[in-house]
Amino acid sequence: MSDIPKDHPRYISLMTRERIVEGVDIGITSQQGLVAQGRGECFDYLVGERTTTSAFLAEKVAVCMLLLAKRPVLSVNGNAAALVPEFLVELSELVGAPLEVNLFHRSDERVERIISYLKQKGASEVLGGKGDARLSLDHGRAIVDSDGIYKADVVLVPLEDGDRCQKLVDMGKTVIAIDLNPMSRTSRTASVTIVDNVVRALANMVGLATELKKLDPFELQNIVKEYDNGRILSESVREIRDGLDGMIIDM
Ligand code: PTJ
Repeated sequence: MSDIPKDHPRYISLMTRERIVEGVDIGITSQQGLVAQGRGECFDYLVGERTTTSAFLAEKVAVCMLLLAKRPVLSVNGNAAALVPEFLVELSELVGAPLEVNLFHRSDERVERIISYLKQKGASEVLGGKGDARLSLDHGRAIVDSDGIYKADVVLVPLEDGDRCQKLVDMGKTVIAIDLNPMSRTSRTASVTIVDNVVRALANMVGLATELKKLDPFELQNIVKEYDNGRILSESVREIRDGLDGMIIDM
C-alpha cells in the first residue's frame, strides 16, 4: 500500500482507493473494479462524501428487511470483498444471512479466492462455490447457488449491475442495492436503494443491526411499512443538487 499521511485532507478516500488496488493485486477484485471505483468516487464527491439523511433511512429500512427475511443473502463481488470484508462478515452474523460470492466478470478461480479471503476475515460459511442454479442472464452473474441467492427472499447487492437487479426483482425478491449513483438502472430498479459509499453503508448497517435486533417483528414492520424508494431516490438527487448549489454560492 502507498504511504498516505493520516493528515492528508483526502486520507479516507485515498485509503479506500488503495484497498481496491490491493484487491486487484491479490486477485480478488477485477481490473474493471478500478473503473467502477472511480465512478463511485465521482458520485461520492457529489453527495459530499457523507451519509445523507435519505441514505441513513434506506440503511435502517434495509436492516429491518434483512432481520424480517426468511432467507436473506448478502451478495459479494470483487469490490465489496476488497473494501468491506470485515463488515460483511459482521452483518452476515447479526442478521443471520449467508454471504454468497457472485461475480460479473466471473472466473472459478476468483470465486474461490474471494471465498477463502472472506473465511480468513472470519466468515464461517460462504456460498457461491457450487454455482448449481441459473438466473436467465447471459453473463457471469447468472450463476448462483440453489440454496443461496436462487431461493433467497431478500438479497443485499452492493455495486450491482442493472440486469441482475431487474431479474431478481422479477423473481419476486426484495433487492437492497448499495450504489452511489441514484440514476443508475440498479438504483431505479431495486426495492431499497442505499445511495452511499459501501464503506460507510456497511459500517452504519452493522451499528443499526446491533440495535434493531432488539426489536420485535411487529416493530420492525412498522419501520418498513412507510418506506417509499421513489421518494428516497428523489431526495438523494435533491441532496446532490443542493450540495452543488452550495458550492456555486461559496465560489
Ligand atoms: O467483481 P465483479 O466481477 O462482480 O465486478 C464488480 C464491478 C463493480 C466491476 C461490476 O459490478 C461493475 O462493472 O459495476 P458497474 O456497472 O461499474 O457499477 C458500479 C456502480 O457502483 C456504479 O453506479 C458506481 O457509481 C457504484 N459504486 C462504485 N464504487 C462504489 C459504488 N457505490 C457504492 N460504494 C462504492 N465504493
